[in-house]
Amino acid sequence: MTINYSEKIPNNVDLANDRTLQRALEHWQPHFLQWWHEMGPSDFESADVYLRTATSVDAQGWATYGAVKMPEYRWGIFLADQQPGRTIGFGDRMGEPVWQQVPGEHRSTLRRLIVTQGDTEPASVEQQRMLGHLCPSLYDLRNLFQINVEEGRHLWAMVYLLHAYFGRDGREEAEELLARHSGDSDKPRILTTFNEPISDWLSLYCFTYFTDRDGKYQLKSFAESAFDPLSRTCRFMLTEEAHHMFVGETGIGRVVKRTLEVMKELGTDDPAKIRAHGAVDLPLLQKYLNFWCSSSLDLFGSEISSNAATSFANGLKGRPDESQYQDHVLRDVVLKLDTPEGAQDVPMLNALNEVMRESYLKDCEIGLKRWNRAIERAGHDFRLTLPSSRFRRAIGSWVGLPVDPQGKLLPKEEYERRLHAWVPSDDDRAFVRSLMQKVTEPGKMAAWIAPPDRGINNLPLDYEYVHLA
Ligand code: BYC
Repeated sequence: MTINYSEKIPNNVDLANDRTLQRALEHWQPHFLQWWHEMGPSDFESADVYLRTATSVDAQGWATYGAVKMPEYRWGIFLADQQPGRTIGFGDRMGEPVWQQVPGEHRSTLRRLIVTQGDTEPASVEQQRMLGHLCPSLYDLRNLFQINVEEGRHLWAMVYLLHAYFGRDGREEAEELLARHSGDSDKPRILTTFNEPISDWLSLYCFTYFTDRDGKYQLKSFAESAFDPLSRTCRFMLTEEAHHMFVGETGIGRVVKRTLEVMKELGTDDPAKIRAHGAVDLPLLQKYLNFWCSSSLDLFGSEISSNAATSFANGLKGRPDESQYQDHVLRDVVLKLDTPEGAQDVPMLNALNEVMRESYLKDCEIGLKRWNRAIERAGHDFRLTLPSSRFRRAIGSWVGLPVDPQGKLLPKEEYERRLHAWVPSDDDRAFVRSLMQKVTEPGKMAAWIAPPDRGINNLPLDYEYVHLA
């Protein structure tokens, strides 16, 4: 269905025919714009950015690119098309028709899930607020802004659901989504990863690689939901999410490529010499991967979770790609889980967070294989790895335990002594920060990162992707 851009709020939900909802959202719109002005990308409001804007929700809808000033971006409400006759695909009510309204008994759980999802979107924009001033190229600057406007739109997606289906509570929650702020000591964002500072581009690439991939998994599980408007909203969001992970995967790949070039030029793998030459040594990259991967693993919740069991049984949240599984009800199935107290048989329904976390980790491996191939081809023994899902956990059975990145329990004192061999120290962060010199000449790249293989939408690399006013 084509998106109607002639209205104040672009949408494909026939907003004009629901005056009350339209008025409520038009009331929220200036609050959103004010938030964008105060908490979105610092400066750059008058820059022309080569952005893509959705024109329809099918695959062709992505073809619209053009120069846009970010505050004029057309944020709106876009749902994937309704699938006629869709039925619930899992849980105790499998086979019944999906819901077009929220059943009273699931109202507070669904609201909590939608608010938690919604909270992450503006949080990430806030986390990335200062990065424009440190961009390695105009190409990267444009990608950052593309991600930022789309996260802003994902906030709209959740706010639409809150306004349209949760009455006054929903409207209040929508205001709160603009009142909490990443890292704020009084009113922080809900999930810990979204309160971590992202003050350099290496962190941005790791965040978009690991944390946006959690987004992919959570959105896929909502795409299965019996609450059809949530499913349709998330199906469309997933098409946008793919670009964010692309930025992460190619970003880290380009860092690896540049580091290998420097290693070859200098004929050494000595981290000190590589740093002195203005590049990111591979052990330092490994620390950043450890940090963001372990933080993102917490976003799946506890290994053993009654919330997860209830959400699945009730049809609120499925497993990503639910149809690929045989059993969609999962009663009387158990999973053996390794806990600090030893192996434990857990009802499968209660272990679904862990099932998702494991398949997420497999997905994370794909990029590592690619980067490691480049390292191997360059003739080095070093390999990048993912940390164990027990390492540095702040949620779940392994919370606070002194476990090394290989998953081995250590004496606490040894763990504390060695922690900064595994995650960035203050000095590491200061070094990475020192590399972040802003480069804005078309086609030029900062010295710590290789150019991408190709430009955006078949344009050359030296295209002026952001025209700075
Ligand atoms: N930090 O039973 P538990 C994205 C809370 S990323 C702090 O273990 P449950 C994006 C939990 O809320 C995707 N608190 O877990 C990426 C609960 O609190 P209450 C975001 C946490 O409920 C990049 C308690 O601990 N989407 O889109 O099964 C850029 C016990 O919970 C954390 C979603 O998260 C944590 N890490 O599952 C932009 C989807 N983990 O209720 C965007 C919506 C748990 O006892 N959320 N807690 O006060 C959910 O599906 C679930 O809430 C969770 C947790 C998966 C987060």
